[in-house]
Amino acid sequence: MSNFQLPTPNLQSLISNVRAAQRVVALTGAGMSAESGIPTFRDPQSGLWAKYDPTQLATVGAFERDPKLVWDWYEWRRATRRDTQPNPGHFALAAMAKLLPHFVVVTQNIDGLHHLAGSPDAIELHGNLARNKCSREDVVIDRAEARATNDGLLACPRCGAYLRPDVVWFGEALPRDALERAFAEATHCDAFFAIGTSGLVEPAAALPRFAKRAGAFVVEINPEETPLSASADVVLRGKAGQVLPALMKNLGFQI
Ligand code: BJW
Repeated sequence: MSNFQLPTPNLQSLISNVRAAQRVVALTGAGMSAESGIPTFRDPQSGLWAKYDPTQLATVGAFERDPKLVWDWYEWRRATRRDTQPNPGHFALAAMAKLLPHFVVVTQNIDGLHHLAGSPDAIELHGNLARNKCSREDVVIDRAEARATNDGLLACPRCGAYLRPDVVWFGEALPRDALERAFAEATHCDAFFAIGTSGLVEPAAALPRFAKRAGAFVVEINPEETPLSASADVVLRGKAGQVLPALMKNLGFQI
């Protein structure tokens, strides 16, 4: 169990707002999985974008220019992900879903760790690293059904186009159903948590703003300041894997 002490100012207001809430949303970003050993994107030292150029790896143009480079980078990230496990923060959110009347996780993460921790209904805004899809037809294709190509890639068994990871790259639309559900949840919730996200990538970054405008009590959990910090009702400066179990304890919940 975490020894993290929640700050006393605003603690009572935080506890009473979460306890009274009928509908709660938790938006998570890369910081949620940092303590599981998965790098964030924008940390100046260890972030993926500090080492790799997103324009060469996370756009349709990059895949069209050099599909092998992009595919191999995602294969490497899949291997990294396989060595990781959910952390106490993921488990705390899974527990909250059982203890609160209506609790939804909306994640920008593609690592599937919420699912593994016991949040099977987490809304995935940016896809899932475990899946592939046809780069032409946009349909999910099981790896076992794919055709191997001479250049070390996989191809669609229906049309022969390369398979690509089923994730959302810059300039691509988010899955419509996930996006609509996320905005509906954000505009109808009573409390909204933004956890481990820099709040820089749209449209996910708009969710806390929508929630706030609709009257929700907004809580940020992040060791660093973000553009959301100034407008949040409570900011908990700490790591998700420590703050969330401490929050559960303060709410009187066992995990
Ligand atoms: C901790 C911690 C610990 C550390 N505990 N916390 C409006 C204005 C400007 C630009 C745009 C706009 N609308 C759209 C755009 C363009 C673009 C965008 O937002 N660009 C900005 C960067 C300027 N958005 C898009 O292109 C999106 N598409 C779109 O809008 O399409 C429109 C369209 C409509 C119709 C037809 C066609 C198009 C798509 C965005 C896709 C983002 N994709 C990525 C890659 C996914 C695949 C992969 O993983 O490779 O998603 S980019 C990357 O950023 C990834 C993340 O999900 C996303 C968000 O990052 P996140 O999670 O916030 O991570 P970090 O690293 O930024 O922050 C981590 C945080 O954790 C930090 O704050 C730390 O302090 C904290 N932390 N340890 C808690 N232990």
